[in-house]
Amino acid sequence: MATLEATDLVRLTLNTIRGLTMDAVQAANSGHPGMPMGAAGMGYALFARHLRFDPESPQWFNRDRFILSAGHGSLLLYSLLHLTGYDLSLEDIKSFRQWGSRTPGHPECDPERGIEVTTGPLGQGFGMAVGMAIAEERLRSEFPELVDHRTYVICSDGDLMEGVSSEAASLAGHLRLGRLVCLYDSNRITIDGGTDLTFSEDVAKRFEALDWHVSRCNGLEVDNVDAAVVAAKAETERPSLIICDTVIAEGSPNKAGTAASHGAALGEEEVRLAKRNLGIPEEPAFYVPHEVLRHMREVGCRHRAEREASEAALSNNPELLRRVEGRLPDDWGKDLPSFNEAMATRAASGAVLNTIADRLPELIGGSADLTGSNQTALKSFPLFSSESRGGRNIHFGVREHAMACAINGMNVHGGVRAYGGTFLIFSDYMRPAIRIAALMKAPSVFVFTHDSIGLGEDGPTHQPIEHLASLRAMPNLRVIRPADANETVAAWKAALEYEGPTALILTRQKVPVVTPPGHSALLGAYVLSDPDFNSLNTPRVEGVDPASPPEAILIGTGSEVQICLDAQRLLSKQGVSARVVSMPCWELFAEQSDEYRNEVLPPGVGNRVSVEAAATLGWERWIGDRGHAIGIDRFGASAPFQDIYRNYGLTPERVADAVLNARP
Ligand SMILES: Cc1ncc(C[n+]2csc(CCOP(=O)(O)OP(=O)(O)O)c2C)c(N)n1
Ligand SMILES: [Mg+2]
Repeated sequence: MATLEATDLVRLTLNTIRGLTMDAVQAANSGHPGMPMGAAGMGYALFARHLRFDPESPQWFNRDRFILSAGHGSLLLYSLLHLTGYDLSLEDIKSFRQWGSRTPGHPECDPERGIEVTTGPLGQGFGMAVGMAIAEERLRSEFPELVDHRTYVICSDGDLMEGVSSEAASLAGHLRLGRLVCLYDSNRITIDGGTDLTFSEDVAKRFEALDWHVSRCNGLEVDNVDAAVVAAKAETERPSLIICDTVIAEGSPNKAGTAASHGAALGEEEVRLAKRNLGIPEEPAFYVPHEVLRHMREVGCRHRAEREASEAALSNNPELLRRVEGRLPDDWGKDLPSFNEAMATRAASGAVLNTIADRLPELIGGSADLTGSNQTALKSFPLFSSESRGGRNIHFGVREHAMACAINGMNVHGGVRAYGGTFLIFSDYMRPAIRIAALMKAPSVFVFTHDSIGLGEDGPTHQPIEHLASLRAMPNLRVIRPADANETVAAWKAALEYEGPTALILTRQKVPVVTPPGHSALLGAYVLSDPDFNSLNTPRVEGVDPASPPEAILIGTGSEVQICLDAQRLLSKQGVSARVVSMPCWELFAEQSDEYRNEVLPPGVGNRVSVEAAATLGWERWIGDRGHAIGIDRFGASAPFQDIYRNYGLTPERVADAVLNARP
């Protein structure tokens, strides 16, 4: 074949992407053909002209990051990754959406294959991109020779309708994240039809008001998109939004511009007509012309020399390398404190953070406008702001969802370890992003304080009830509710050493120190107190052989462990030997050996009572058929917390009664 003119080659490449998209969706008979067909020019302009990456080293740390926020357009990403030479074959594209394939319906975080984050829940990719841009700014201020890249996003109408993108855009504008470039696939179509049904705002004005640099281009024309990206890169102060006017399912004669092309195969006949219209062969399916592959493989090599030099430089910087590889320094836990004074576990958490911050420069975080309440400040370090990029304290503002997305983005970016706090009740506002963290196994740490009716007077709107159960239901997420200050130390240790996300559940109110220093809590649950001769804080039970198993087991978490210990004393006075098990983390306990679990909860002891100031749902897992769960299966109340505990029956007397009533 004669050599193609450059413009023809570009056109052929876009149409190859469109063809791959139509064929993959057709083969799976499910998927979203419209978006990749409409946004092929945007994707091409980015990958071929701007994005710095190297498929030979997908995790090159100083690469530009690309996030397809409109994750339903996954075939745009898969096609570009395949063509540019990532480890994603044509066979993979042929098995789109099939069991075990590398091409799931929506992109799933797989940095070795160029998939930076999991997207699909609209708006979150945009939010994670903001976090990536924050991480880049923070690291560039410290390692300007080694970290210097941009974050690019492609988002859709749906992304920008979602509230989280407004939160995140507001934060990005405020923080002046000038290295963030967002291409908006403005095809004016969503699932229900035209955006005139729902979305009549002026997006450009909105983003201008949020202090973004906004431009508009014909998103179908690569040169136009290219020029807009060039201008966006020149704007170093503000983040950029490029509104790309496109046509969904561009090239499909009967479905272009219609919602029908959003989320269903076009149909064999329409695929044929579209291919004819686009000037690509109808057969074979999954057609990739040699020139296109050669061209795109060259695109994939563009940054090889730069990447090699950059990686060599990084390997000479052991400190950044350590952070990039996510290794904690050997001595990071050297100064971990131990406590004996009563204090709120949120205060203990603040103390832990401030003792480890010096040794963990990667630690960065903040709160959604509750910094003092959540005790998330790293007191000897500055703010992260538009003026101070080296700062490590982020004021996220009252933007919980964007905060959680940004934390995920930062943690997936790497080189930093990000955490964020709010009241446990508002974990509901973050739940979608906690779930994405869990899906990606991102090591995000969510600091949730004011964890129960124990917060008192603010009342039921602020008192979490069902939150523990609902967070525990989430795979991969560790939920840790320490009993006291010492367990809080262990909780942070567990969180920082875990490769996935952790929710720390902390009290507002003071709690006595009831556990010894050390890290038993890392086992998830452990015997805190047996009524034996050697224990200092529990009296001997007359007539009971200390070597024999206890008659009952009281299992508590957080502030209720204290209630269990008090109940144990009441019971011992009545000649009943009860063990107290502190169970700060179900997930960690479930990971222990059967042997250990049976040691802590001997199967022969059926008289078990769980005590937790929250919904009882799920406790049958640990207390078994004969157990009794004491908790709160209704909403809370506004009153001093001691009164609520009493009125809700979270008392040592009730716990002791439960044990006594269950005796044969
Ligand atoms: C949070 C969330 N809500 C709903 C959906 C289901 N959904 C997928 S795409 C979409 C909207 C499609 O419109 P747009 O984002 O403009 O994408 P396009 O059809 O233009 O490709 C919706 C509602 C989702 N993925 N995420
Ligand atoms: Mg749309």
